[in-house]
Amino acid sequence: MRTQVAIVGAGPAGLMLGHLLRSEGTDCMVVERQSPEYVLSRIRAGVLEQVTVGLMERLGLDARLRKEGLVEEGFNLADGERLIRIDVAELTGKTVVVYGQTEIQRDLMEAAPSRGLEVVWEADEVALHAIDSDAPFLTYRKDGAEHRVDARFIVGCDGFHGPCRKAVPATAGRSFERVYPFGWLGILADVPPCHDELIYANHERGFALASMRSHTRSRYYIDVALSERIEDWSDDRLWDELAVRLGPEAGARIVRGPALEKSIAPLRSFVFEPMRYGSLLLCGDAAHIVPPTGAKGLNLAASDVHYAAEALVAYFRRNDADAIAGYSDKALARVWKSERFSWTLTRLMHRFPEDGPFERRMQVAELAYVAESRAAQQSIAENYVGLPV
Ligand code: RFL
Ligand code: PHB
Repeated sequence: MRTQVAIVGAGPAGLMLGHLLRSEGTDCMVVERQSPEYVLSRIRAGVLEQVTVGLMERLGLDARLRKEGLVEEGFNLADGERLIRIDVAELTGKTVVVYGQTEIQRDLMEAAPSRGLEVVWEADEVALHAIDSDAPFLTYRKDGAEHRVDARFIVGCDGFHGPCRKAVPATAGRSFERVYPFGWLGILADVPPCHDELIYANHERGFALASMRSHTRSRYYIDVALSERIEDWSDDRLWDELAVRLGPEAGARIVRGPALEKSIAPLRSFVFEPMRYGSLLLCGDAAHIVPPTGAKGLNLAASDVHYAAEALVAYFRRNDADAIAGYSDKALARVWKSERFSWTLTRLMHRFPEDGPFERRMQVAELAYVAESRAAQQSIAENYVGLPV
């Protein structure tokens, strides 16, 4: 088979890109290793910046998001008993929307057939070939048969563990990485949230986050050592820990319920440069990872896709090779600012095992400064709602 753009991975990055290209009349198709059911069972991001909402709007796929998404005008940083409210709407004139990644994924998947976006699910052994030429191609196995897709470009939207980034020769790329000494243990439950806005808490027992998916579905996280095992965290133990870490007021308002999902995700900061090699472009988690503290991962995938679609459409419409050449620098400029913000907020809100009394005093001073300074709050707010694309 032949297409203009072959996309690897049908997560949010791959499907958003596929829809954008189709809407601009560019031929493309998507190959995905997992089944649709598996992809829809992954519980991940919850907070959408305007760039992500705007992209869904451009695609005409924002109806459910507008109806069911919760518009958030602010969020809170808790330090012990103190709650510092960041009034995002007042400080930036913008808001974020709470709408689960699973729902975005569903909206993108359901619209694919009617928009002529072909997705090959359960494609095994996806491999990239000739990416340093103008005629790259993919091979994969499905139902026991080998398939080949010839394209002008391949876009790697295959997440952190996928094959695309690994196809770039070691001498042509460079990785930057910070692995954190803890992970986030998350619980999803059909109970009303303890607060109408998100709370990120720095408690002496560790980090906690109170988030939500709707007025009746809550999402909470605590940080745990990487040696912790999920089997050792009964629902009761986790609810008890959340009630302590979120502070007396929010803790007292927690409504407990059985876990619909419970898992531990390791935290990592990672950037791969450049985000293009020859005829291969990388988007989303395939090129970079942020710790979830800033709620940036999915939103960065959306901004990458925005830049990649712009470059690919310029190439096919006007034969503009400069647009392709400029993709990596454009995307990385925004990526690194989100890396900085995610790292800073992670540093501020977590107790690192290597920290001593000095580092803790730095956190106390920083949080006191944020509580008192409009400038500090504005800086956090403008990063949280998302920097312009
Ligand atoms: P994905 O979603 O990982 O999708 C990649 C797709 O590629 C497929 N794939 C392959 N396909 C074919 N062949 C292969 N060999 C393949 N290998 C992999 C995979 O099956 C998959 O379908 O990457 P994408 O599209 O770049 O999207 C990135 C986001 O998923 C990610 O950044 C966010 O979930 C991060 N994140 C958050 N981001 C936010 O913006 N706001 C948040 O509030 C937020 N919270 C979170 C998060 C991530 C979390 N976890 C579990 C890591 C909270 C958590 C707990
Ligand atoms: C979530 O609701 O899953 C969520 C919200 C905010 C974050 C990370 C995750 O920073």
